[in-house]
Amino acid sequence: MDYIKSHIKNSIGIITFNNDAKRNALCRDMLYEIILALDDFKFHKIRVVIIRANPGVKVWSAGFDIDELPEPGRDPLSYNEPIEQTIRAIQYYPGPVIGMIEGSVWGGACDLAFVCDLLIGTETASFAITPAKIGVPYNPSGVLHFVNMVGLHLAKEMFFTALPINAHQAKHYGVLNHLVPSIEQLEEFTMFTAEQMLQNSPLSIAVIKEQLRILGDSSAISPDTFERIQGLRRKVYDSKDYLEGKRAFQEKRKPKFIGE
Ligand code: LCV
Repeated sequence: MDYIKSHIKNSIGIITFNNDAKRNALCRDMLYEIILALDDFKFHKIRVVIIRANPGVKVWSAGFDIDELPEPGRDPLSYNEPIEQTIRAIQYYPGPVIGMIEGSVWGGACDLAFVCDLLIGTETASFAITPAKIGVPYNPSGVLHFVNMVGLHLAKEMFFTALPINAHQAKHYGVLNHLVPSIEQLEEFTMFTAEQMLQNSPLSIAVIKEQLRILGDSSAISPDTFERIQGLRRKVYDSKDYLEGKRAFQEKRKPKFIGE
């Protein structure tokens, strides 16, 4: 594995992001490694998984690797994109997946963290969703993750400002299940929580998790509404602004969006 470390400790599966130089930006290969690690844990009937970064990082993950954003004309967040496959791999994992958060979490990594079953973080944790900063149209399932997590008003504020919420705000809004003072206590408390879950029925937990996923994501929309959403999204990922967002990031300058 080039981008993550994966190991089992006390029957708990642990995935550690390990691309600190690029702030754990989620490139395609890294995402496929995460999926592979989850598949391997499932094969070995690992009942609880922890996803974390290396201790001491300032950035848990900088989100999707912007250099890998497709050129205009191709949906950057379509159903089979690796980021979407990874998010579903977490949602469908037959056991609790705990996000252990130290440092800032950006964009697609924020969506990935939000679909974890619990989030436990330190004071350095923060969460930002950034498509508007880059000119990317988010996707309906991703938008729904945020509305379900923080409610409509804060979801709009996070999407429209692209500004992070800090650890205390995250705890207040229920994004963080627990806020602990230090990385040492974070590791200890997260392992303790995982070990508590190991004492309980894995079948019961797996079925309750799947019921919560189905009920949480259920919002019937007509085919016409779905097609309208896709049309709206296509206008964005076909736009000059979408291209400008990626170029500005790569050229390390502020984007100049023109609204077309
Ligand atoms: C590629 C990167 C990245 C990165 N991609 O370190 O949700 S959506 O729709 O927005 C979706 C499309 C998405 O997730 O987009 C990505 C959203 N992420 C962001 O907007 C965060 C972008 N990164 C940053 O703002 C900074 O890197 C932070 C604040 C995370 C860390 O700042 P710091 O000064 O500690 P650098 O910026 O110097 O980053 C170190 C190296 O990692 C690269 C960055 O280009 C730099 O590469 P070089 O050393 O080659 O210059 N990098 C960081 N984030 N998302 N590459």
